[in-house]
Amino acid sequence: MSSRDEICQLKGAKLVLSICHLCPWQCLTEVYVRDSQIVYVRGNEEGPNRSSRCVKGEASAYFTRDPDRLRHPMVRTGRKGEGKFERISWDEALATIAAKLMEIKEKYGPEALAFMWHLDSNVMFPYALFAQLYGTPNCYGHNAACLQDRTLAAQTVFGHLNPVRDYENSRFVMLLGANPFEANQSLFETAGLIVALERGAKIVVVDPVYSQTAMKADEWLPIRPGTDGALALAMTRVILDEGLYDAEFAANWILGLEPYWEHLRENGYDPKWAAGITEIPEETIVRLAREFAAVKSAVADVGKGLGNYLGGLDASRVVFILNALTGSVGGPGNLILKEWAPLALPVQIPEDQQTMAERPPLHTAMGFPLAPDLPSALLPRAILAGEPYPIKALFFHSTNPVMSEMSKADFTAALRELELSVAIDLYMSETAMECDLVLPEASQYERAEIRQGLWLGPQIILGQPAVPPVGESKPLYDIVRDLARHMGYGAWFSWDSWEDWARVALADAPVSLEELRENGFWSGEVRYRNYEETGFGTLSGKIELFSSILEENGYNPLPCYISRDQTADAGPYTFQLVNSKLASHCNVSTQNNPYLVEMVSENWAEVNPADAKEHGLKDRDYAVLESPLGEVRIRLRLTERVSPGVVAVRHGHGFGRWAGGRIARGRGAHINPLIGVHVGPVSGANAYNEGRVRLRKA
Ligand SMILES: Nc1nc2c(c(=O)[nH]1)N[C@H]1C(S)=C(S)[C@@H](COP(=O)(O)OP(=O)(O)OC[C@H]3O[C@@H](n4cnc5c(=O)[nH]c(N)nc54)[C@H](O)[C@@H]3O)O[C@H]1N2
Ligand SMILES: Nc1nc2c(c(=O)[nH]1)N[C@H]1C(S)=C(S)[C@@H](COP(=O)(O)OP(=O)(O)OC[C@H]3O[C@@H](n4cnc5c(=O)[nH]c(N)nc54)[C@H](O)[C@@H]3O)O[C@H]1N2
Ligand code: SF4
Ligand SMILES: [Mo]
Repeated sequence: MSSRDEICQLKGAKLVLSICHLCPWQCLTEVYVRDSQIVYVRGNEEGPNRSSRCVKGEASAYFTRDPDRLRHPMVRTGRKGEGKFERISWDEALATIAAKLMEIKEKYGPEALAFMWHLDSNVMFPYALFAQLYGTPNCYGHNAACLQDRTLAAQTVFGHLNPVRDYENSRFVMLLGANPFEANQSLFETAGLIVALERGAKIVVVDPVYSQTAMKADEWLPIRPGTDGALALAMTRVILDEGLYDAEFAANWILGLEPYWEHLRENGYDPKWAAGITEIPEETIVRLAREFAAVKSAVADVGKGLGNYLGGLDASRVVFILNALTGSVGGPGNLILKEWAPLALPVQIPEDQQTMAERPPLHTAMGFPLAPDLPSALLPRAILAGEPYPIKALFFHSTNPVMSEMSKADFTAALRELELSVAIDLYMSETAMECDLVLPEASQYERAEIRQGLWLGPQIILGQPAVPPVGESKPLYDIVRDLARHMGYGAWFSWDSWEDWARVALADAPVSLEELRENGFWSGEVRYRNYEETGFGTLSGKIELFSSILEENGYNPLPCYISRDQTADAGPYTFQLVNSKLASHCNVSTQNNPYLVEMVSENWAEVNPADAKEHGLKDRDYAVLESPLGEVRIRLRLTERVSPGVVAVRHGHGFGRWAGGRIARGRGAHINPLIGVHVGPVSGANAYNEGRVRLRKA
């Protein structure tokens, strides 16, 4: 008997193959259901993450029975932001939204609507309705708040937005500002890293904080915050000066090696210079560069620890260049230029029936033509100023920018200026509290999804509804279908059940819906070094050390180090406020989950004991973190894990009045209002770690 059958027998349950979507990494999941209740979940044992689960995934079933979930559409009855809502029918809610949208289009043009989402493939449905039929070019994700510097760096260097890491086959892994044993991304990567460790791969972690990944590494390099670009530039200098790069690969596949090398020499980017900036000894930098170049399958990658600074784009580019110099990009153990599966749009609007926007998309109009996604931190000011053009209606799906963005004040002020604001969420989030209408969505195990898988090769993954939706909540595709009917576009959204659109999405796929239901996923071949057939996706078809697309758009084509001294005029705010993720929570989504709260109930500030002593602070004291923008009260943990001069806080807690979440409300500290709006000048990425604070006793 298979272990799946055993679980079914033991639990008296039936198995539904689905995906966990509690964080963006969408792990394949076995959901065991008895009497319309989920009784057990685990990783799909046939899938790439081999039954493994993170703790959030373990607790994920709670979302299907949380009594604090939104159950009905709600309409605002009080003043904007006052938080007074009452129940309304779906029909009334959608009719109100449709009428308002048509009025806004008439008055200001379709571009006055922007749709923002976080992590859902079902955004293809609002895309068809809002972008293709209504005609706004402004359908955006939340990438600027997330990994936008990595995305744009990969795009400019490799011509690929999301190279995936083949840790399992690597013998040398260098992680800069990434913490996969806590901020786990696709679990197959974490599992791969464990296999690499077991096989004796060397792991080097660069992080100002002794993270759980650093704890398992062979070497931890506590770097001065925001200076990784200098380290990476110096490492490439050693590899070039000592002739340790792969000359044949460079001759065939690299554009701009000579100008890049010359640029390093001209600017004095060398290990001695970098040691003075990073506080990593010169000998260590030289040794690491030599070790890295000596291992064919060595891989270096970045996380938010780089992107959270204003210089994050160039720093990330140089880390990718490091990989390029060894000639191992696209090969086993390195960064894989992932290929995508042939998934079609589930709703197909012929081109001649689409409405073409007259104005450019916001990111271009705002002066960030290369930003892969909207520079969302600047959106509120654009709304308030009416520049570059009026934005009058916002939809939020699975995103809570009032909590997640750097400026709560900006977002609330902007939301109050709008003519229409709609939040589609599981809870009455902080952003929902500011909106005119709030629509309840069915959660991950209550809806269907067909997505691209995120592991090495092309994959298609299926999320099947395992239990009925809570209350009157609906999947996004049905919300959009019903709204489209009110807007006069109903003919395009004509399915009765999700299987109808699923078959359209799978029309060109090498797998049928029936097969997907049986296995949960389809996985194609991983083609190492696929660039040999297709070239790289850059303008030149090569890896670009000298970026043509940056040059074409008037930016510096060569990566530079942005001095911290220019970016941080801190005055009395001498501590660098460093953000990171908690292993047992995901962003601002999980703080109402009692299992996860049992493990970690609030966030805290980590401070070096020497700094604490100077300020008369003791372990577990409450302290006040103060910036020029405000202050918060937070519990302290004194630890040598953080360098002096750094205050490290995990993101996600500190809800003042999170209406839907009785457990979440009031726990921990929300530090975002202290940070200020800092946005990468080319990528538009949020630089969450540019905040400076001072500390005092509470
Ligand atoms: N458990 C859990 N997993 C998650 C998430 C979650 O909330 N919880 N969120 C998911 C999301 S949306 C994302 S984008 C990813 C993010 O994944 P990561 O980027 O890996 O996560 P972070 O914790 O933001 O940052 C990584 C590390 O950067 C370090 N750091 C800070 N400043 C610097 C610096 O100047 N230089 C260097 N080298 N390091 C620095 C931090 O101390 C931290 O350890 O995680 C995903 N996975
Ligand atoms: N200070 C600081 N701020 C940060 C970060 C940091 O490290 N430090 N990290 C940043 C990063 S990497 C990211 S990705 C962003 C994330 O920020 P957001 O884009 O706001 O995303 P989340 O925090 O994951 O969740 C937001 C909302 O989605 C809702 N939700 C969850 N599941 C569903 C669903 O199935 N359907 C619907 N409709 N709603 C759902 C939740 O209730 C919540 O209100 O935050 C960023 N903000
Ligand atoms: S990493 Fe964890 S929370 Fe994220 S999708 Fe996978 S199991 Fe779910
Ligand atoms: Mo993220």
